[in-house]
Amino acid sequence: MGKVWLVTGASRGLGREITRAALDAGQTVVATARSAEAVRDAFVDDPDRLHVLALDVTDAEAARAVVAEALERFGAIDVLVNNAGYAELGFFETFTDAAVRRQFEVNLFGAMSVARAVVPHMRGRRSGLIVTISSVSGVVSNGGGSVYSASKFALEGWMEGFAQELAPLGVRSLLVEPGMLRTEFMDGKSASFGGIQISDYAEAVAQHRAFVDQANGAQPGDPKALAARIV
Ligand code: NJP
Repeated sequence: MGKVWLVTGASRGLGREITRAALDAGQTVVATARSAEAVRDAFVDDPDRLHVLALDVTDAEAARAVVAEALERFGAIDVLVNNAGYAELGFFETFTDAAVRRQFEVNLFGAMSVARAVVPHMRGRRSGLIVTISSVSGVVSNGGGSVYSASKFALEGWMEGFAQELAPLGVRSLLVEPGMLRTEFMDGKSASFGGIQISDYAEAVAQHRAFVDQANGAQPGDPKALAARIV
């Protein structure tokens, strides 16, 4: 059965690849997205090691229910991958308040809700790993992406501090800051960037590995850096 993973946004893109990498490494995955059907379509059915559940991360009650069901089914959650997220781009003035809040609801509050549901269990066992999929936009902000960046800066600010609270409890944290990956993100407009592909990220996450892409001479925090760091 390996370790038990809980992945949000597992139906496509990076979440799907991370789920795949974990399954390939012999782990068990509770794979979630708003559309459970889309998650089911993405993987070969394996009731022993793959459990698919619908989860909209903006629904804190649903997050608690998913965690409870995962624990009932597999007895543990060793790794949480807070991956679900999206970017709406555009000149700030064109955003309604509701559109700004929506991005925070998913990218920040959603991640918080799932973590809040999982952490008591990890604290109780004094072990666990929380992987947070942020973005290079959580390090550097650019025109046209200010709202997305604000949500990811907030995500990183929260997670960097929360990680310090978690470490003494035996819970580790990995913050992943991808550049542009070829996924359906931004309505499919995100292109491949640099030398690191989505599968490399998935592998790094599966191995809980921190890395920085040095191919571009990049350093952590550089907009060109494709990075995952332990916080
Ligand atoms: O995005 P995409 P990526 N509750 O659109 C799900 C970050 N990132 O894999 O719910 C729960 O292919 C959705 O499924 P569904 C990015 O910010 C990416 O590229 O059924 N799930 C799907 O499975 C994000 O944090 C790039 O619609 C929700 C998945 O999330 C992460 O990488 C660059 C949901 C999204 O798949 C994954 O993005 C970067 C909700 N409310 C950071 N809303 C990049 N691709 O270039 C959506 O810097 N989902």
